Amino acid sequence: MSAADRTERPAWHPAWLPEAAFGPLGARRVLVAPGPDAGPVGRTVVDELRAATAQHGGTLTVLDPPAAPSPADVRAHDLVLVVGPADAPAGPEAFDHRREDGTTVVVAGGPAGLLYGMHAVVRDGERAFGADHGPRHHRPVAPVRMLDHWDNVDVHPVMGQVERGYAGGSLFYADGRVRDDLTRVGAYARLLGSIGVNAVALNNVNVHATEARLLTDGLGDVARLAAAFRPHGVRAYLSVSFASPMTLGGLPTADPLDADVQRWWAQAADRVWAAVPDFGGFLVKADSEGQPGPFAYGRDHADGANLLARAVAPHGGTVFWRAFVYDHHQDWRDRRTDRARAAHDHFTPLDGRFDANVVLQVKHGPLDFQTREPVSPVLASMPRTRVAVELQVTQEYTGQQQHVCYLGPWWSEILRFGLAEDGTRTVAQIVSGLPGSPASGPPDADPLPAAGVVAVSNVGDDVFWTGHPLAQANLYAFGRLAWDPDADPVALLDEWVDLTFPGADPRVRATLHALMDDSWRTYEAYTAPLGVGFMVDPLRGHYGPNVDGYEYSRWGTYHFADRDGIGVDRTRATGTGFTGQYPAPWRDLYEDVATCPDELLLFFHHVPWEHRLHSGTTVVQHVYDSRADAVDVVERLRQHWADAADVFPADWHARVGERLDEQLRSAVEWRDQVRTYVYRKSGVPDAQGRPIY
Ligand code: GCW
Repeated sequence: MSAADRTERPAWHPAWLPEAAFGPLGARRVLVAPGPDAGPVGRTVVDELRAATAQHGGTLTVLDPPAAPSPADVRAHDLVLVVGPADAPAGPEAFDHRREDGTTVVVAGGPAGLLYGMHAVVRDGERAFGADHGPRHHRPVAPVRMLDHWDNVDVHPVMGQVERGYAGGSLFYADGRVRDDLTRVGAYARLLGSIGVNAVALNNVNVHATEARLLTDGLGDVARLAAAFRPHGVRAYLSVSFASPMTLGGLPTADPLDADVQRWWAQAADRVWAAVPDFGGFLVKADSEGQPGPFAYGRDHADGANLLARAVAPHGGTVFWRAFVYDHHQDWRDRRTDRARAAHDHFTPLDGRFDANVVLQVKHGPLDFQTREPVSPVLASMPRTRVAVELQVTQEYTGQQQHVCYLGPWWSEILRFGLAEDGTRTVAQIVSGLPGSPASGPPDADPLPAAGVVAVSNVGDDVFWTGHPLAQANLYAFGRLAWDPDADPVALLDEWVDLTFPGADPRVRATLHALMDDSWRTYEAYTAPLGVGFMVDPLRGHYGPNVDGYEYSRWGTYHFADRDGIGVDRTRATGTGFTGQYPAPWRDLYEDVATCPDELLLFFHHVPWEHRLHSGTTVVQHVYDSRADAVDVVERLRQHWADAADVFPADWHARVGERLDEQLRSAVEWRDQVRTYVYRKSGVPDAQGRPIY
């Protein structure tokens, strides 16, 4: 490689914002009126438009000082973006998109809406300027759309720098401190702003010693990170340790009812907001997997959360308090304790006691980000608490960014799941404070307070951001679904493909659909069957199969396979009673083996190996068939990819190709271990006579 080649190569991939994606917009006569309060986000929009029009031969007029464009101004341009005339949509993030006498007009409620409106035009490409582009009103469903980073400042001896990170080191930290050069953080923030993400937590929820100090002596650096996100409409949050008054403040206790502890947190918050006036708030993992919390003082989680909430309230801050609280020293011999029950058991008695600026952040499933779980009943059980749902974009249990696993369809199922009010109120509505079906409640009921959609980020300092280049689509889909949970996840892939590969050969789109549309279900089909979860290898950081890896451990994640059957009895009739935590109709539907969906059968029931599924086959034969078929699918996809080498950039094609090789190797390992395990336990042969080892 020559020196020239090296310098021309960008340090990171543009992901879904390559310059060419701005072509249709940038070639036009654009007018922008960012309004009197444009601020840093309004300036970003102007800068983006200036760069795009300069690059692609268009023109830019900036109406400044603020004035509403006249009808003549509108007619003289192809695209007009404006903040806040009288007919502006409600809310600073909302925008309307319409055609007026041959001009495309975006009217935004505020600078953030202007940014989102501009990116909607970029996404629509030429279509944004078509006469048939009907008027559309856009506003986010969830007010907070947040990415949590499990980044450590230091490299942790077991977890590495980014806990459950599969894309290299942290974007934020290097050499034990915040990076001096935050250019790439700015590029990341730009990607997030373009998909509507508006909040980011800067450090791991497991707060180790160095990271705890971000709250105190690290504030100058936190302010620099916040400044990198601010121009893109993204607010910064910190994960904090509940023990901070002791570890950082030298107090003898962290008891939430102690006056010195309360004063310490109030002063800590004052310092944070003095350094970062638009700071978002705190994220807390307490009494969970060894993190300190209020239980040590005989207090409950409302006491703990409200302690922090009162410290941040004068500044308009919010506390995201995680509901991931369970006994991680369980005795596997004790069949009555059920980890799935834990969050509901701990938190529902506290409903109504959390301050208004506390958001309870609930993992989407009752266990832990498995490939398939039912939706957590906690989301439906706290009507007087603001709840947010937490997804995992980083692929801890979904192939670790070695396997293709497009998670849009899974998140779409979760967000659109009718959990409450007889199945009429979806998860997205619950976390957005929106009522369900008008028929389901009193028509004049006040909307519940809103919270949001949160996810653990999947990026690192890898050149492709996400290790597996196709995992970029997961980040993209997260932002878009958090904004609009009704978006079709497969259509979102089209958006992502068109932006990432503008003007590409149609085979690009076809190949990526072939690889990605069903990839989550394919992954499910060669890993733990029928909702039973885990079976991952504890010694390889949860990568690859180890069917009994967690079976006799303290973590509470068992499948209970023996010679007679498999699965966890979580019924009220004979099991742990977990089904009773659900509202109707789910409590009865899951309780009854006859109505429980196949894909969740082993999550809710312990059944004989030859139990017949709704699909018509038996559990054991389903395991044999689906694992074998799924490997065949991966083999075909790998071939498909190899055949498409000519239509993808070489580096992209090579990286995905390497990962597909590994996916195939790993899928074969899963197939053979799970099939063989099931045969050895059950003694039931594969009706197809395929190899068992
Ligand atoms: O899934 C588990 C992960 C832990 C993680 C924890 C959590 C940050 O294995 O690495 O810790 O969940 O969500 O707190």
